Amino acid sequence: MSSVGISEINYINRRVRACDYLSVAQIYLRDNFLLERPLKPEDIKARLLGHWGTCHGINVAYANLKEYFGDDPNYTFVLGPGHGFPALQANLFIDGKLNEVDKRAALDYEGLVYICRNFSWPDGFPSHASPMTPTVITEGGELGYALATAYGVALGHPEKTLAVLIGDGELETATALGSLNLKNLVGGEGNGVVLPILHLNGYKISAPTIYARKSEKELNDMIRGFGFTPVVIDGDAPEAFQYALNQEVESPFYILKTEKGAGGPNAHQDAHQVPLKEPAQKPEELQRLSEWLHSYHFEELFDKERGFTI
Ligand SMILES: Cc1ncc(C[n+]2csc(CCOP(=O)(O)OP(=O)(O)O)c2C)c(N)n1
Repeated sequence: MSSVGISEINYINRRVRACDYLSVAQIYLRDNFLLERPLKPEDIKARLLGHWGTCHGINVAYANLKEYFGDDPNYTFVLGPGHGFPALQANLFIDGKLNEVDKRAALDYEGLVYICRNFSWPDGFPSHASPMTPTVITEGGELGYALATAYGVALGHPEKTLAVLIGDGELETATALGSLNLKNLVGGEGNGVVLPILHLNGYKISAPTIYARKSEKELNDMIRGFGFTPVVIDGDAPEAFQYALNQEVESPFYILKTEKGAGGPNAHQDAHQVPLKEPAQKPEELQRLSEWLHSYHFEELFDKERGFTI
């Protein structure tokens, strides 16, 4: 049983929907951000850059951890796959963190236009997390360093808790895998808590990951071998995530199983970057993009006059 109520569950679901919509809007749109008229080719950015496939899982993890830890100043979310930046940016925008460092990212319609139009845009935001991202402590363009960075922050800081989302492709890097051993150095008294979360979405770019090829038992045994207790979160339901976070186990290592590209037009190996590649040129793709964007019913979550109504 989850210890959160129906209103918290609804909030998490609505927040994930809003962040999923904003992730897609950042990648694709240069205009018509609230779909106030039918989508046209000129609404689409000329050069499509970004990574959709990992975004839904990031939004799920971010929202659930935020619900659990609230605004605890000693809690930090660390994102390994920095390429899932549209999702991180959406969350930092909704939390007002982006606005703290950039007045143009206000929590209103103008702010929404600003973050969407300027994602992957000349002189705007890069397609990956970068030093200009508020709260950033690892850039993520080169996979592998998130866990070691988190243990470094936890060292000598018992008040801190860091939840680290690690891609299953990322955990194939020698750096990330080797960093699991840091628990033996930094896992004890006098140091903060590091909560690794493996984002098992099954694919790295277009190929299956090694961990997706392992049986659940084989993967769990590997994790136990590093001294952690595996806790599986199967799917994106907040109830499952909150239940996992509320379990009292020694040194948890969460395994978040999502479908890569979930909610988008094509899942798995074709979802890593930009799933629909030429919507401005191909009417059939424009139609699918329109359906995809409309599927989030963003009009229920954001109002031009009142802002977010999550
Ligand atoms: C050290 C390193 N090797 C290779 C890459 C190229 N690369 C970018 S994304 C990616 C796949 C990442 O897969 P995963 O960590 O599972 O992330 P997700 O599937 O959630 O996008 C790879 C191999 C990189 N960025 N850094």
